[in-house]
Amino acid sequence: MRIVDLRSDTVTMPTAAMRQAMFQAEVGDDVYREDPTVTALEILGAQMMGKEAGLFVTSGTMGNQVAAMVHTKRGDEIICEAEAHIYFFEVAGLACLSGAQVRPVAGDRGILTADMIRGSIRAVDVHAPDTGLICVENTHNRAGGTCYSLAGLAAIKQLAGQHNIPVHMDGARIFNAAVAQGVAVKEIAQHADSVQFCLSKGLAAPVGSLLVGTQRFIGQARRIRKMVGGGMRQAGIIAAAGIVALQSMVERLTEDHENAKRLADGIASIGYEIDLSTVQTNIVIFSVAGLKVYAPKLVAALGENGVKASAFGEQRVRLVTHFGIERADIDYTVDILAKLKKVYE
Ligand code: TLP
Repeated sequence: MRIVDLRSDTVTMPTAAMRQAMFQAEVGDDVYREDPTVTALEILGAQMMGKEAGLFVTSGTMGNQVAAMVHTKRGDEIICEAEAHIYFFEVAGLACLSGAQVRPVAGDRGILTADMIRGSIRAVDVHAPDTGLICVENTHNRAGGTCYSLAGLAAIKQLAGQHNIPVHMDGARIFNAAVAQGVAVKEIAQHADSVQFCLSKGLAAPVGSLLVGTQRFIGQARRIRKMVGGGMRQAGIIAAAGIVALQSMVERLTEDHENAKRLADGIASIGYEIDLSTVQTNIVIFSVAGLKVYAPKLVAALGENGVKASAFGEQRVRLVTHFGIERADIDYTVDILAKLKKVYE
C-alpha cells in the first residue's frame, strides 16, 4: 500500500548530501566551544537572520523555552496567541521553567496585531505581574501555517519597544513564511529580539533548532541551555546536516506550498469545510463539521488507507506537506478523502 505521511514536516528524512556532510564533519567538544561545525552553523544561522549570535539547541521547544527563561523573571506574564505552540504544546514549560504565567490573546487566524496586544500589556500596579515578553508564532501552526505581514510585525515591535518588552519569535517555520512572502528571512527576523527556527522540519535536517539574538542574549541562553541539559559535545555530527539544510533546502519549500494549495483546493472541492485563506504555506487544516465522524476516527480511517494525518481536537484534521511528498501523493490523498467523505455523509 502507498504510504503518504502528512502528519508533520518533522517526518522528513535527511538528504544524501546531509548524510555525507555528517560523515565528514569536523567535530570537537562544543561545551568547550571546540566544535567547528557547530560554530559554523551558529554563525551561518545568525547571519541569515541578521542577528549577532546563534545557539544550536536540540529542538524548537528547547529554543523557545530557553528564550523565555532568558527574557523573563519569575512571576512575569508572557503574552502570546491563544493557540501558540509555546503555550499549547510545550508541556507548560513557561509555567514550570520560567515561572511565568501566560496571557493568551486570540488572534485572527493565529495572527496578533498591535491593537490586540495593547490592552493586555500590564500597567505598573501593586496587583499586577510585569509583562515580561511578547511571543509571536510565524508561521502559526494551529491556525494552518498563517504568516505575519512585515507591517504587522513592525507595529508589534514598536509597541513592545514603547513598553521596553522584548519580542520573541517562534519561527519554527520562518523559512516557509519568507519563501511564501518572497522576502529575505532577515526582513522578518528584524522585528523580533530573538528568533527560534527549526532545522528539522521542512528543511529536513534530522535534529535541531537555532536560537538567535544579541551576543549578550545568546551568552545567557548558552548557560540556560546547559542548565536544562542541552549542552552537547561532538554535536557537529548533527550540525553538519543543519548547514546543508540552510544552504540547500530553503528555496524548495515552494514545492511544499504548491502541494498544500493543491491539497486544500481538492479538499474544498470534495466539500469538506476548509478556510482556504489560511493555506498560505505547507499546512492544511480542514474540519469534519457536518459529517458523521470525529476527527480522530477520520484520521484512523485515513491511516487504514495509507494516509497519515493528525487530529487537532474533535473536529479538525491537519495535513502537512514536506520534502518527500510528491504531487501524486496529494492526488492520492484527495481520492482517499473523497472516498471517506461518502462513508460519513
Ligand atoms: N510542532 C510539531 C508538534 O509539536 C505539534 C508539529 O508537528 O508541528 N514551534 C512550532 C510552531 C512548532 O510547530 C513546533 C513543533 C515547535 C515549536 C517545537 O519544535 P520541536 O518539535 O523541535 O520541539
